[in-house]
Amino acid sequence: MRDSKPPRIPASQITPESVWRSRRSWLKGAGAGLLSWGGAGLLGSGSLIGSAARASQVQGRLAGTPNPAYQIPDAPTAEQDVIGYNNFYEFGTGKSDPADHAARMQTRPWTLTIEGEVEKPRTFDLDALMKLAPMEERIYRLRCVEAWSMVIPWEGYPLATLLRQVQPTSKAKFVQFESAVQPENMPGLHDRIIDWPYVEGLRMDEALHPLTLLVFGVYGKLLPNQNGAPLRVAIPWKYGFKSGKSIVRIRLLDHLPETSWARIAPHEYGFYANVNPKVPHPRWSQASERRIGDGFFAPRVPTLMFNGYADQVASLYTGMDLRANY
Ligand SMILES: Nc1nc2c(c(=O)[nH]1)N[C@H]1C(S)=C(S)[C@@H](COP(=O)(O)O)O[C@H]1N2
Ligand SMILES: [Mo]
Repeated sequence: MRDSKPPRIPASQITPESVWRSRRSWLKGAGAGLLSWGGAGLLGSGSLIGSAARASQVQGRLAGTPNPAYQIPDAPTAEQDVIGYNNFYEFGTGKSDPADHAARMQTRPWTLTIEGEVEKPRTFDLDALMKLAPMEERIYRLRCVEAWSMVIPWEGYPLATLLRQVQPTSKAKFVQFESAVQPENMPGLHDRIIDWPYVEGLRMDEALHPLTLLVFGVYGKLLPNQNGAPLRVAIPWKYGFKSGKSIVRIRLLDHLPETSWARIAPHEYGFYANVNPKVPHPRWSQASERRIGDGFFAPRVPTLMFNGYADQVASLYTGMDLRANY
């Protein structure tokens, strides 16, 4: 997003060659992909990736029931890349800063407050939230606005399930997500690029859409801190920056909320931020993407309208000028 720092070597390029090779052959062997893809257990506990994964945090298991409606043919990105190549500016702007520094974040006790245009404002503690609905495993594409992408098995349940608990009023038109601020534990807060806390938001119908997931885990384990522990959202048809991490507050509003990246560079990052290969970022094309883990010489992948979720979400934007509302 920012262009003032020298490029870092992506995690995918420093993967030991043997691991990289066996991963490729495994992927080829997987053939039809989703048919032989057995869910988090297969990769999470397998020798293929486990030995190379970061050992800085031992994460508890969180098994979600694979939801067959959200399996995709794309091969999942290696766990070590999902948890080692991140954007989480509270811990620094480099891709390995979150994995290097986020272990310091305190994730227990944790509460989430929901307030604003709701009949029943409430503060939930984490254990109550985790029991609210059965955990599902869904495999979603994640497309960063920086034109790289991953395929990630998340554990969670629809955000709509939580929002219904607090009974939105008829005035609730938008939702704002506020991320945690822990000055002692977040070295990136010294960088004033973002006016902390990190805030993001959705229109109410987007927030209630069944694809919008409240996420507690990844790869069959509780979220590692660098991925937004203990809870974050995943909105797979939008650029990754919409998916706020380590959320402490949700506000339901009658007006369009402030959002961090739109505040920093409104000409570059809009409120909607729907993945759209036809609308370039002012400084780069969005027509294709680099799939993390594919290797430096692999061809780029064409970017899909709404990140491949057009069947499910295009109707939310009927009649809207997607060039003006980027
Ligand atoms: N609080 C907070 N949430 C955030 C960010 C951030 O810097 N701070 N970065 C966003 C961006 S740009 C992306 S691409 C995704 C990355 O999620 P991942 O690291 O789990 O892949 O998190 C999003 N959520
Ligand atoms: Mo991103």
